[in-house]
Amino acid sequence: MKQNNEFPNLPKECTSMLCKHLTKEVFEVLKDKKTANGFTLSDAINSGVENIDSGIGVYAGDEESYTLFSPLFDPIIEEYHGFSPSDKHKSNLNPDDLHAPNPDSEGTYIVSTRIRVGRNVDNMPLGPAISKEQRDQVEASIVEGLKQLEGELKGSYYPLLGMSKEVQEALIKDHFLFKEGDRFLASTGLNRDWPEGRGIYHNNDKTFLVWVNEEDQLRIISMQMGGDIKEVFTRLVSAIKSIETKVAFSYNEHLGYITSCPTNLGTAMRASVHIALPKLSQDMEKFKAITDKHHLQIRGIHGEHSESEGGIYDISNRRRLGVTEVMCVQDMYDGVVELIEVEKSL
Ligand code: ADP
Ligand code: CIR
Repeated sequence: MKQNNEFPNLPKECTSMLCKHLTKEVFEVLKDKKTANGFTLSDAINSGVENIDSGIGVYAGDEESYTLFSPLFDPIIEEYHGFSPSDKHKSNLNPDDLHAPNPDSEGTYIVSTRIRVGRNVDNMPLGPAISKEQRDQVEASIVEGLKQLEGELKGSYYPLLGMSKEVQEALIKDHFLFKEGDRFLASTGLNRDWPEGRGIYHNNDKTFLVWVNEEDQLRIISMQMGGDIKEVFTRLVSAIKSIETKVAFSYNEHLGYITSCPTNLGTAMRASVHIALPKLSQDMEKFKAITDKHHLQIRGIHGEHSESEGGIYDISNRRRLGVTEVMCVQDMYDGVVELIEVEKSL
């Protein structure tokens, strides 16, 4: 692991949360600290130092990183989620509490719906600080648990090692598999030993998928074509509940589910639609005003750091900590209803 005693070179034009919150004072207080897994401040900030165009720029190597480096992480968590150090996380996975009748039953606007949660295995370092042996062990224990799933969740595990380039590229293009070579993840050590220990599990219809050892050790995903958001949420909840009887997840009362990126803490949930908004997207200011009002994020068609194609955007909840899972999906749903109304009126 790295240890750099010099304040990093962060250019003035850098707008990431790292550049905003890593003051010289914070750096001095934290620069010699190391977690039990050997994770240092230099490790936590390396992605944002090497990638000046980061939005956030920091990652945690383990649960302890969030307390040991709290003078840096707390203000970032507060700014991203609106969650203060004295707040407690909340959970509600009851689909009956979600009000989400299909806002586009004719399929004019919503192409597809996807909801994912991130999870990490209890008592293991997170991906940025994990060893190869530990990562392989995590993969084996997750796959063992997944093998026992039944009914709609029954499927197979496909390791990345040995997968043909054609199959891999088709899975990525069709939005099922994580991409390879992400520079933000590479800089925080998340791509070490690639492709070993990584893979994807999915059912026959690819409506239920699990990514293994990408940014988090598990990304549990429910997705399908169209806008039946409640059906997607209900399937995800059933998957989470089944998997947690087989694999123990890293969780604490303050931060909820522990994830390697602070933006994913809490519910670790991102609920999104791919939605065609060809008219509204001509007026980005108006579009952003609606997404900001509903705490939503706009991404491109191939996920984070990608561009839109053909007026289709990925719209998802931005807050994940201090709000329940139902609220995450409700934010997305309410925003999507308004986006469709405005698109229709143009
Ligand atoms: P994550 O969702 O795990 O934060 P990304 O933003 O990289 O990561 O998205 C992962 C993949 O999921 C990308 O291929 C993206 O296009 C796809 N995706 C996201 N939302 C949807 C959706 N509603 N329908 C279909 N694919 C989606
Ligand atoms: C960045 O800082 O841009 C990357 N490390 C990704 C941050 C996660 N993005 C997000 O908004 N959820």
